[in-house]
Amino acid sequence: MIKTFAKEVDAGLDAPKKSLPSRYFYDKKGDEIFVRIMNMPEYYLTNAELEIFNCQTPELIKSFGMNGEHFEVVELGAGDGVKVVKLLKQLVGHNFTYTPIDISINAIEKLKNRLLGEIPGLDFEGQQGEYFDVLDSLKAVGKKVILFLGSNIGNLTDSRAHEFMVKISESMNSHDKLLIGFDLKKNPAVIKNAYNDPHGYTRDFNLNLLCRINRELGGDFIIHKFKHSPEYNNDTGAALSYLESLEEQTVHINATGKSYKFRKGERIHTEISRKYDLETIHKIAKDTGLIVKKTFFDSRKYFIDVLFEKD
Ligand code: AVJ
Repeated sequence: MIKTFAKEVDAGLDAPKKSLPSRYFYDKKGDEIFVRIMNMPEYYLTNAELEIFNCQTPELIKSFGMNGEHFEVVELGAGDGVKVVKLLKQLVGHNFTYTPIDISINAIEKLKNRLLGEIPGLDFEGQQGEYFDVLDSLKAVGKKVILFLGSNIGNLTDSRAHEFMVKISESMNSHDKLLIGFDLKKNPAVIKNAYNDPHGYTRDFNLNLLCRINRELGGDFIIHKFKHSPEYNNDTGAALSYLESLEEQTVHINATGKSYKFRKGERIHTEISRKYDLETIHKIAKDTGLIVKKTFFDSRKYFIDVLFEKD
């Protein structure tokens, strides 16, 4: 694990255009900061999707089209369970197993405790793994509903998202369903405020990546010599996060045994949080052998959960 981390950091910092994978935001401290982000009013995504789950769960469940046969609810990325618990509670009485998949065994255990506390008797079958890898094993699952919530898909580049959707599509049979949460394009000011919040939580979240490299890989980043620098392009829908070097400097990392030079103003790309429109979502479906069966918006139309089926 450490080895992969060091390799990816080296590849990212050695490139002419520097980058670091956003996946590494989520260590213990990063998880904590992310909870703070989700709880701040500027980060509208959480509340928007929660509103959908609070108000439209009966319609959601109806759209799954289950007929009494056993099915699996497979969730990619376990999350904290706040949204899915709304759904699972109303599914009680149906013949189903809940299978969250997450890279962190810790996240799965936490979720298990929480859900079994709220839904006694829930058939819970957590699975650890990187969800890109786990998709192949999904083919063998009988009837299923796959959940990919919270705009996690937005962290993938368009080509990676395409690959991912193709894999999911290949794992689905004709009666299976796929529910994906997408963040929608909207007034750019609203988006900018969510990714450059006045509390500084998103800044801390982004800079924690450098702290983590210092802690786990023996780096000597001087954190205050970098600045959180997000930008949003409404045409492409890409909200991008960068860390900008405030001066010319050299950083050494023990685990890679190398030093990395930074020019003043040079940026490390750390995250994409893609915003979509309906046209793009329909195109994704068409390109990956799926059809859009039903859409669920929040009242402000900031966010959408889309139910897909095999074409
Ligand atoms: C968890 C990937 C949905 O991209 O909006 C929040 C992570 N990054 N603020 C997102 C995040 C900065 C978040 N996702």
